[in-house]
Amino acid sequence: MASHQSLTDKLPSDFLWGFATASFQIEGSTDVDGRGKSIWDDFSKLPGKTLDGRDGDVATDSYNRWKEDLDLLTQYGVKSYRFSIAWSRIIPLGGRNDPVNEAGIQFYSNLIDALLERGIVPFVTLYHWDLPQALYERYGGWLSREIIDDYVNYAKICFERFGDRVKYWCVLTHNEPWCISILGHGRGVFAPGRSSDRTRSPEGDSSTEPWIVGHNLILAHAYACKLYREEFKAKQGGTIGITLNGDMALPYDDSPENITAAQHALDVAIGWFADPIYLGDYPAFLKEMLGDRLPRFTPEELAVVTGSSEFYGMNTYTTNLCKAGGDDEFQGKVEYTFTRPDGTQLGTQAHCAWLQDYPEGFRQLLNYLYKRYSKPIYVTENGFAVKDEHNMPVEQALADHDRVQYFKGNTAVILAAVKEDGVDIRSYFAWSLLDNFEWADGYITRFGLTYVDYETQKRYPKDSAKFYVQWFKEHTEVEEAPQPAEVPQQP
Ligand code: GBH
Repeated sequence: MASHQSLTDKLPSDFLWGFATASFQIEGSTDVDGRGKSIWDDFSKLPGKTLDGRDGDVATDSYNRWKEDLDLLTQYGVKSYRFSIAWSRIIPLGGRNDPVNEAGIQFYSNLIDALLERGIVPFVTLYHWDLPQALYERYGGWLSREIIDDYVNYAKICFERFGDRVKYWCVLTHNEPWCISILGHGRGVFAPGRSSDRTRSPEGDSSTEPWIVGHNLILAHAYACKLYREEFKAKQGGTIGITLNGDMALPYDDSPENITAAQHALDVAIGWFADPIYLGDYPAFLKEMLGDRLPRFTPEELAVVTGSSEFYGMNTYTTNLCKAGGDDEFQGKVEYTFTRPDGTQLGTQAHCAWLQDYPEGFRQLLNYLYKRYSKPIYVTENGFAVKDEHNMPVEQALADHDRVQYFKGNTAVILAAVKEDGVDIRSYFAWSLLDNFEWADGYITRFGLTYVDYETQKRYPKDSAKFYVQWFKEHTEVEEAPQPAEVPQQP
């Protein structure tokens, strides 16, 4: 892509900027048109699993209001839209021998057609956590290797049924395997809610299950990618990869043990998945920390896993300062803090405890990932939850100053990383198009750049949306109009 060499202070015209969402967080309509249950349906209804006790049955009602949502995207003038497909709408029971649901196919088919008509590039996630409940009941979902074939079959149906009309699309297999493994099968805060902590879960083993789940996620991803390349890529011209969560980890101070701690934090948060996929093996630290509890790939599997993502899909939100110590394996036996040794805070605090605004860390992480994995980077999520926005009057929530600051800082980083650091960045998606069902936080934590009034389901652009859209209008090159064919001169 020669345009990435551009010497102006703008991003190339084919830079994919836009907004991201996920099926379970926006769709609602969980029991219509043949959709099967997902593991989040019942989990979100169990007492104490969401902060406000609310579930995903309605969410932002986007299954009904999808045209209105696309109008919003058109109004914003985006280049691309990242959304996810609900597996249980396509195959209600999930498995390779289970029936396919045409109504579910139709829904996403219409969505994709409408995006293309509007000139918006579809950026599709196949799996953003809403596993068909039946597969969990059948064999424990991601805990079993059975899921690999079922997942590849599901992916195949998506490629066949959605990729045919698309000249160019981006496919992500999984969203954030760390969260699926650790939060779903270690800490037990996300569905299916498994954990060794018996106050949380009647079953589960946090010392083994997350690592098994992670292993099966990698294999399912890799075999889906192999299939896409062998049977679909040439025809469909798409690009396929995985998206990982992972925040920057910086040493708390310059002591050697804290410098090592920051690397260990990155090894578990990112390297666990990225090292096998891009470099061909689990990180040495992970093998050492887990011993036999970390499953190993056979040589044949490793050949499929290695190189199974054409880009680095990056979801990132914040930066953590790392101190050696503690026994939390899910963080690499590292403690996180936002408080510097001198007592100051790293950045502005968001509504959720785990998030502060620190653009310098985002820039460092982009450079770290580009250097280590040598792949073009697609930033697939980045966003901020404003403190107490939930309890504010609407007008006040629309004036979302801290979110504007967050995007000011991070869009400037994108430009600097591309132009000054030479990082090959191809996309940037703000999380999220709308306030939505924020998993264990219910509807209390709002990540939208568009406000949603949950009584009326009306959408209102926040100041951050206005800033964000304007920024990309000013900082992307205008697409050159196709040159008219030369008309031969009349004699
Ligand atoms: C994204 O994950 C998700 O992809 C998206 O669906 C979600 O709406 C968005 O974040 C906003 O939350 O304190 O142990 O519970 C971001 C990665 C990793 C961030 C886990 C929160 C909490 C760890 N997430 N982290 S814990």
